[in-house]
Amino acid sequence: MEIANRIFSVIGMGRSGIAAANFLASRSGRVTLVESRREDELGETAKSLHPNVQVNYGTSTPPADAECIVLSPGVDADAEFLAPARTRGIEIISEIELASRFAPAPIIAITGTNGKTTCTTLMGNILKEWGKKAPTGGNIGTPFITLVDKAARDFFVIEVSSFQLEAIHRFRPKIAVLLNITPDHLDRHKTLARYIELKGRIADNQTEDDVLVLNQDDALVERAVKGKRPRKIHFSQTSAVEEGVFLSGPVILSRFGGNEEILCRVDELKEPTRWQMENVLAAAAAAFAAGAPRGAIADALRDYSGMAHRLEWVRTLGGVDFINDSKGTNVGALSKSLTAINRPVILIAGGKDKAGDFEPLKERLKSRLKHMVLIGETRQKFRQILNGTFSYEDAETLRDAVTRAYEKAEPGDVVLLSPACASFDMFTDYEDRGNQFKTLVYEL
Ligand code: UMA
Repeated sequence: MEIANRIFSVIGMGRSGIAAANFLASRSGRVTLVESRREDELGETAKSLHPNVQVNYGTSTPPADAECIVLSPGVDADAEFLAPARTRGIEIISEIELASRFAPAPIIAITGTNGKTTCTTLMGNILKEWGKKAPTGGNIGTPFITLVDKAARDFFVIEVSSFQLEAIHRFRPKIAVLLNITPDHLDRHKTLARYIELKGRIADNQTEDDVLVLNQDDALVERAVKGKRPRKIHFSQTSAVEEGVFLSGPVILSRFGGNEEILCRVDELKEPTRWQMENVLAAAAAAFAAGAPRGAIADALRDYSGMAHRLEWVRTLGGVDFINDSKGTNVGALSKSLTAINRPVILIAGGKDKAGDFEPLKERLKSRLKHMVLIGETRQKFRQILNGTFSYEDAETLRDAVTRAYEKAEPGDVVLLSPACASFDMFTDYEDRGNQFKTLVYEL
């Protein structure tokens, strides 16, 4: 891909947009960064830009002379302001597409509705244990394009969102992982069918030489990749797989070429890691596909102790465990977290609506919860589906919610923050929500 003297427009001045604009400008591309917010709303952000990047504030519309448009993930690829460029046949690509064109090592790409970050981190740890240079990035936080420039690499381990997959054309992971699919981001993608199609795109450019790691327990995953070309291997928590990794009672087994072997015992894993079994199995299967030795995979799994904001144990107070699952921003995430915890739960949930359908949660909440405290914009929506079926109450603030939840808890119970919603109605982001929760729990 030619960069020098070509005219680029990058849309969105967040982490991805700044990184993409700097990458292109440092290779003599002629770059205009467009940003819908005003300059005074962005604070010091512009200071991190390459001096040759021109910025147009207060608009998302790319200049008419752009020869290639690079989208930040937060920019909807179907947006009206891209229509003229689309009509003119201008190339519109996502930041991960741009990065993949310059990546000097194989890409291991991980997508799915929930667990991507944990799986990506585990995969990075396994490769490190194996002695490989394999930086992690993408949706996890560090834009893929910033990793491409660094010293020699053996692999890139990239967390990929449905937003980033909207504008890929040649993005071709050597190994792709599809963890699970439950409805999410329907405010942007509109239909579940479209969301499933986007998730399946991760395998679109893979060939028979590449590997696709799939969750055998998830029917929507199979639907998303039907007819795609790569070699498929599976992972499962419930049944044996033909090729891949699966849970079998107290052990994790691998099965390749008809050869079944124990990877490790479940009780060798730390407790928060056992809560993430789906991601453990997926990362192990992908690691085998990458050629990692059994010992390195098992050692990395045994060492892993979980991540902040994902079923993160905070504190035990009066026999009550407090767990921060602030990253649980959709219905599927909450459902998985409730499966992982087999103790009475007092749940704090609610937040900004992402057009999620709470109805499928109803029976699960009724059977698993002792009590529920509702926060944020979605309180009314939750009340509608709960409809007096069990004990729940509203809280005005997170502090109020933590106090109310603790009042209802008895020794042996778990107070779980797993909102099933985005955080932006009350917090800067899910990390801010989780950090505030932890602070409040320590103040009890
Ligand atoms: N903007 C416009 N025009 C638009 C839309 C946005 O100008 O039409 C501007 C905004 O005003 C803002 C900038 O674009 O200034 C923000 O861009 P962005 O939302 O793409 O944010 P980045 O900082 O670039 O972060 C993105 C990902 N954000 C989203 O997908 C919303 C980060 O994922 C990712 O870590 C980062 O790139 C690095 O790759 C976050 C996320 O919430 C964690 N992801 C979603 C999720 O996990 O559910 C998908």
